[in-house]
Amino acid sequence: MSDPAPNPESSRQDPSRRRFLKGGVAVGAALVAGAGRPLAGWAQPVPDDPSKVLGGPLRPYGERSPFEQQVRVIQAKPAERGGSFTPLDETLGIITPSALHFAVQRGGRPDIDPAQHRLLISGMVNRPVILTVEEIKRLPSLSRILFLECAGNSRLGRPPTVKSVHGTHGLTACSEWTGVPLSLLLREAGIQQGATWIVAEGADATGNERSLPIAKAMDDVLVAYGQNGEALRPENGYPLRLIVPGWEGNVNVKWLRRLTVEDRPYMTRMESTAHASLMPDGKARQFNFVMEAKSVITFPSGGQQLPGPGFYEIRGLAWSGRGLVRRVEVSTDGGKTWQDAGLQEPVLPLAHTRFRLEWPWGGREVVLQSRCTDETGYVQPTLAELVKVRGRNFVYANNAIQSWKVAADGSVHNVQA
Ligand SMILES: Nc1nc2c(c(=O)[nH]1)N[C@H]1C(S)=C(S)[C@@H](COP(=O)(O)O)O[C@H]1N2
Ligand SMILES: [Mo]
Repeated sequence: MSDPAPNPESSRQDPSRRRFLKGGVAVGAALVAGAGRPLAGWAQPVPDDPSKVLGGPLRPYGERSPFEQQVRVIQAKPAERGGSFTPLDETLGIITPSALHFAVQRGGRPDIDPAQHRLLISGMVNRPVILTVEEIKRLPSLSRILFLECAGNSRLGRPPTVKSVHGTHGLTACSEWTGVPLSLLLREAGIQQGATWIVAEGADATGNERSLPIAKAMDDVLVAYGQNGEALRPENGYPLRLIVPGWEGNVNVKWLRRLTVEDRPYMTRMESTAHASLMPDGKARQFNFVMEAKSVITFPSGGQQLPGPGFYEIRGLAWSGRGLVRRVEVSTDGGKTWQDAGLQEPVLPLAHTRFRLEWPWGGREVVLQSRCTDETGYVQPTLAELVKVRGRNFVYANNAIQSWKVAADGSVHNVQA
């Protein structure tokens, strides 16, 4: 049997709880006034509590509730080569759980024994060195919350069958990474005069070697071994990877085994053919490292179903490879007018930033958009604005404003061109 919902006015509970409930009622009343209909849950009876029986045993390693089912969507054929996508529509706050962090691998996921693994630093250095994982973990460490985004995220030319934010924007995630500053390792090795680039290589079968300018390597790059408080997940580079803050995912070389100091970039496959964009004048844009400011509404988003008119909280994520997100604006009329969304504190540089906006939906068809401005003043462009600059041949680093249409029946659709 279920009890009716207690009346907060008459319940004999401690005053703070009573105040909270009264506050809740006030919000509820405002919602009724604002949107013509309260949340459905306000009028529901409270069900019986089934938990007052002896529960399960303690577990040495945590699992989520069996009722939580969100997973990464895998778009890869064969499954060893391609990407798995973060379910952005179902993650909360700014940290992506490691088990749901997207992964891109082109040569399969190696399962590496850290006791056997080594990192070689050689090339234009005075003291070439081979380090064990244990030796790297003993060095002064650093943790930072940083987003990672594949340059192929929201890639143009994806089939129009991609309906959800999971598919359109799921090649980004945000973790707390722990590791050693690369500058410390390079200083130990002693960079020689004239060295201008480093080349990073992983232990997988990809051929994902990438060249990075020394200036970035000496600035804020990490050789990471930790992710969200524990070791990196195998998919994300266990036991060692590069974390290159704000730069395209591809240079964040996983399963890191070799760093070579050079006086030129290697022009590897990943930087000559892949990750270059053909411009309207016939030239290619290469070494286009920084991921520019971008945002997306994760709720309501493509494929979701709103139960009916009423109060909603529009939620989304914003980020910029140039530093802090300063502002996120939301439009509920296809870009005619914009409202400032609230940004969740603390806002961290080069990290996902959660934005939220209260939205009373009256039940008419609307187009929802978000637009991010970063600390440099750069404003996230429309797709038309991007095409004007880059032409129609570009596919990578698409940071255009995303449009979701909420139809009158509450269904939500991807209406991006
Ligand atoms: N060794 C190696 N490093 C790699 C890759 C790879 O296939 N092999 N994929 C790259 C690409 S394309 C991206 S977008 C990022 C993704 O990092 P994640 O898989 O941890 O999300 O890793 C990069 N580092
Ligand atoms: Mo990528």
